[in-house]
Amino acid sequence: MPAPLTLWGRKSSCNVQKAQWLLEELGLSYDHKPVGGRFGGLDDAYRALNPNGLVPTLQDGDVTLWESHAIVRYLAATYGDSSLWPADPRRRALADQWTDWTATTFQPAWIGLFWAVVRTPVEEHDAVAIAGFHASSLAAFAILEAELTRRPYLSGEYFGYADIVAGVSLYRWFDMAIERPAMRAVEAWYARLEERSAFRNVVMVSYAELAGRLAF
Ligand SMILES: N[C@@H](CCC(=O)N[C@@H](CS)C(=O)NCC(=O)O)C(=O)O
Repeated sequence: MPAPLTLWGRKSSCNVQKAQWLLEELGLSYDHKPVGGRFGGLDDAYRALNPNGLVPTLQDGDVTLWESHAIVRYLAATYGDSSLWPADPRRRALADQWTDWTATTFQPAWIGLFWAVVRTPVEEHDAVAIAGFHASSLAAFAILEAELTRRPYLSGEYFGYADIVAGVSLYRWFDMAIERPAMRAVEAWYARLEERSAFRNVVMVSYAELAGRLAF
């Protein structure tokens, strides 16, 4: 019997949610170890698994991995079907492109806004920082909107891992007290993702424990 998969990390972390969403999509059983945030536990023993002292970390037998996008690619490649891990490198490259763009451009923008609006206590709000992250988020969402006007999913014609890494933003984006221009294609993508039980169970969850909390 293979060793069970173990996912380390609190469920309120958007980076943990990427791994957990895909584990649920794949119907894999896994142990969940809630560490980080209010759970603590990012100690020396944990740092032996992940020297960054951050979540998530995935263990699969003798494989130990950190960096949420590497974890998502690993799970898709190891356990995914041809939709989640297409044999055609041109299709995988498309998913990779949006996955790397999420890491370098999209997530720093929307998470920056989330930290400025939700995680920073209201009395410490910095209007300049909020305006900057709002502008960079809208610029990134405009790129998403243009792409999703042409295709139903970021990974192409089918749902794939790029939809997971970028899609974990949507519940918080549409819930945050910010101004949002109408973006029909992004809204339709959100509605398509909402049809997936793994998305509803993993991503559409309360993040109240993060409000007004800068400590982790
Ligand atoms: N680039 C890393 C970022 C990991 C990261 O920043 N994790 C945050 C949570 S989203 C963390 O561990 N914060 C400390 C904590 O939760 O205690 C990844 O994608 O996995």
